Amino acid sequence: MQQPHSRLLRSLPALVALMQLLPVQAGRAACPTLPVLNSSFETSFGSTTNVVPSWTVNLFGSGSAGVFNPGANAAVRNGRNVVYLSPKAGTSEIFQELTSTLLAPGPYELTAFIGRRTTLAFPASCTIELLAGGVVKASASCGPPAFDPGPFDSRKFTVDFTAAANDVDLGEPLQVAIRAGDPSPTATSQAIVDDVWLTNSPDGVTLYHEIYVPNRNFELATPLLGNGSTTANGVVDDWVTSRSGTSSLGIHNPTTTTFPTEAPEGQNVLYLRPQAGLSEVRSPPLVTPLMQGDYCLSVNVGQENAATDGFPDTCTIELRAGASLLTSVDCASSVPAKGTFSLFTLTYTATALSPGLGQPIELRVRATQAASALETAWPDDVRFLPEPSARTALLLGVVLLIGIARLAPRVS
Ligand SMILES: [Ca+2]
Ligand SMILES: [Ca+2]
Ligand SMILES: [Ca+2]
Repeated sequence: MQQPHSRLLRSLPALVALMQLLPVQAGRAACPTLPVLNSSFETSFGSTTNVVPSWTVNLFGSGSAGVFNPGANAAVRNGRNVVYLSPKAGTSEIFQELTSTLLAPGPYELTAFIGRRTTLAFPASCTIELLAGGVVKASASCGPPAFDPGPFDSRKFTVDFTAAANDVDLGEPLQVAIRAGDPSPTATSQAIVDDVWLTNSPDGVTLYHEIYVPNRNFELATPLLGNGSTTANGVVDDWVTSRSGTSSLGIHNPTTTTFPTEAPEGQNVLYLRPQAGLSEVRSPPLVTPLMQGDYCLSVNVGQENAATDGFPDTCTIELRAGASLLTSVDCASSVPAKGTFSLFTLTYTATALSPGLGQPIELRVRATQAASALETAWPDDVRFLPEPSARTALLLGVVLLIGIARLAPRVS
């Protein structure tokens, strides 16, 4: 008599193949990234001493720390600004307590980009820490490094942590600390920090990584934008733009008149003002080609606080690979309240049958307006990373079944 386990094992290859072909799912789940305020240090206009907005600067010894704007031609990881840590006879640290709390199992991944100045030594030590309620849960050394990316270019350092079900710090607020140390009282060493991310794992198993999108927060603008200033029509650094009709688009540094809380990230936002036509930005083809798996794209989009000027007919966020449109969301279907931003998220699962598999991924944000009006969409803070899906969980279940079937005793 045929055993249930052997029937299951025989049908597994067909089952796995079937699940690889399941239709693509698009949804509105949040991407697995936890908010770190002023994560790219773009809130400051120019350099600061011992002040980093949204962060606490902790100095032990006679060192310093602050925001640094190295100006044009510097290979800053993201935007215009970095943080410098200059320890002297002690340590210099930036610290932030997040609104998120420690949950089991997580897992969590904290990443930061650390660089060194070509003109200055690197401190004797450099540490990235993930804490919960003041207790260090995991840490990693970020130097002194064998690397020399300088002058402001940087490399990614990672801290991973998975909480046990009985971790005594569950429910405590998550905290991030990045610290450099130098015992010398005459030290002139410096560590450079940029682009801090904390991601978690909605399926409790897999960690998901940011996919790099150049100028994803529109902080790079040529020329540098003062409050209320705008780039020339059609100029968005690192993005390809197109317009039709009498449309305009560019990067803008909003004042409190346009948005009471100004930009949702850094100082600048994108603006798309289609007039009897289209305003569109396209990312350059991303380094990562489309592979089987799960993707999550989120963009903050705002409507200005103006009595007459509203939102365009359409404002579409698109995920593409090669010539194929994979999925999109129209922000005009849920227009943000005047003077505010709303987060729009789209998810996509690439299967063996997905169009554009192996082709370069491209992101687009485009707005259209039939009338020649001043309706405008204001996007900012593009975040793009893989995300798990129900299909992934089902496949994990199949793998588990295979394991159970193989472990089960044979009955002859
Ligand atoms: Ca930055
Ligand atoms: Ca921004
Ligand atoms: Ca502003």
